[in-house]
Amino acid sequence: MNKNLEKTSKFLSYILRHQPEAIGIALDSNGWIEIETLIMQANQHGEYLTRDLIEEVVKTSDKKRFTISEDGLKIRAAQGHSTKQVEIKYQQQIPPEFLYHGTATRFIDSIKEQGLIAGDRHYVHLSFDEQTANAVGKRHGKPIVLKVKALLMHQQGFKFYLADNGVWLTHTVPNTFFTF
Ligand code: HQG
Repeated sequence: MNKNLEKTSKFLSYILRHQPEAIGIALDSNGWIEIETLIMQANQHGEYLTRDLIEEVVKTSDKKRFTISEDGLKIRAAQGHSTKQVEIKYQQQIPPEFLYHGTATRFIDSIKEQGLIAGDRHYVHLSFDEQTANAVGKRHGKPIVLKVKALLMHQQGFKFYLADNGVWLTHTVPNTFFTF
């Protein structure tokens, strides 16, 4: 992804996951916003944004971070929200036996004590494979991957959801359900 697209992708993540009010927009409870409104408000707040640029970012996003609605009129972030405006009704799914969580070694003591918590985001994010989890962990420092007993958790009543882009979500992972 080139620098321009990366900048736009970061801007869209910020607005569609965390601070829609920064450009005076309101997302609906499923996270959607009209693309036309988004463009207009972004431009009014000094951020260059066009339909072409948005489509290019959506198409080239390695993690499929954003989803355009079937009618082509709206956009949302697939996951990762912290804004209180959004409460996406993700479909509950039965997880595979194991899912993976990438984090940084500096968080390990706290994670061992408290389990995995969502923090500012709405969910704990889990990856289908170790390699992806490792990349997620690298964002925070020296990476370490936790192996989460997802199916066992499901069998014990914990709910799992699958976002549009294949990222698994759950509310919390108690410390009895993972190994390193
Ligand atoms: C850690 C990215 C201390 C947790 C990724 C993580 C993902 C704890 C950090 C998505 C803890 C939160 C989310 C505890 C959890 N004590 N630290 N008890 N429990 N943590 O960024 O999962 O590239 O909010 O391990 O691909 O890293 O932005 O979550 O290290 O899908 O599209 O607290 O964001 O996608 O960090 O990443 P984050 P995450 P994008």
